Amino acid sequence: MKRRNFLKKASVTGLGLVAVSSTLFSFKEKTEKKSMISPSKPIKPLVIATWDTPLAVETAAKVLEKGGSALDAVEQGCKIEEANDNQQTVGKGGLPDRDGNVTLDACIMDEKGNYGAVLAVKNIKHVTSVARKVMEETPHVMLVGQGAEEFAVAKGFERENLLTEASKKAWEKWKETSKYKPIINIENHDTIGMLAIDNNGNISGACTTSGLAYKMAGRVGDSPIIGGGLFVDNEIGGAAATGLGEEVLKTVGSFLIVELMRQGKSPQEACEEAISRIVKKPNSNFKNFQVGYIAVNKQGEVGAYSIHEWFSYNLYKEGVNKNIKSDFFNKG
Ligand code: SD4
Repeated sequence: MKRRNFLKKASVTGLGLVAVSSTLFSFKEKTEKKSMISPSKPIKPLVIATWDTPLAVETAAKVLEKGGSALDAVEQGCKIEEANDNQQTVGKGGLPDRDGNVTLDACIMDEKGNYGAVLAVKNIKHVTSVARKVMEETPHVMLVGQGAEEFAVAKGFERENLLTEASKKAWEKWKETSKYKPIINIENHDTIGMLAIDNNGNISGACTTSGLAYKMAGRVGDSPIIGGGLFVDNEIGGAAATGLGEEVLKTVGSFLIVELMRQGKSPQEACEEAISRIVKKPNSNFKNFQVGYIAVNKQGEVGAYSIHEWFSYNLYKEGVNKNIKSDFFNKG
């Protein structure tokens, strides 16, 4: 609306003026509230990632320290874990589904609110990069299964066998009983969700996983789903999840955390609230599964919280990359 028309409309009735002044008032209120939670200079660059992932975080930090974008940083960081075949929860070497197929899920979000994801992909290890190609080079946001694999190959990704000897052995052992049971913390290393803030203050995130070990064929968890395993809003911050994806999805965990931060909660308070939505459900059997969250806000304040002990995250800020144990809900 042109300014002249706007003024004309607003002055037709007293009501118009009341509406205008209350909008101005609430805007002022909001900005004051924001500055109360962020008095200091924003911390940047910064990287935070789920679990004990020092090399992935260092790789992302190097991209940022050279002036690279948060988007490049999270992609390069996640690739480290995807290529690590000793790591049985992400990329090559991931534990297979109950039929022995390794299927990978990943997503990525940039500072403009763009999103791309691939779900249940076989034979391609760098699924975060494929998700980025979906985001940047297709009119879609998600590709699944065979279509995602063929898209990746068309974009120059190589097909390879993702099932390592170690993961095959573990699957064969599992088949002796074939009991499906979510494992609480896998060797302190699991799905990687990563958030970064670059020197321009822009935030991006990515999340990559082989999903739950011995899942049903076709099962997809939270990790590649926007608002579940990952959410980024460049005005507010970002969040990422690990653990039992079904529970994260039912509470839209990462989106919830970002929205709670928008309402003025710190990243820590927001992560705690998101965990409490899961554990306080009627008949929640949270004693039997793990969920962990990480979050960062625009000022570079971070938070993390999980249901059970032993969730940790790596944080790079002010030149230091550290693994930090998360606080948790179930203290006995
Ligand atoms: C999933 N959230 O597929 C992933 C798996 C995971 O710790 O993070 N495990 O549900």
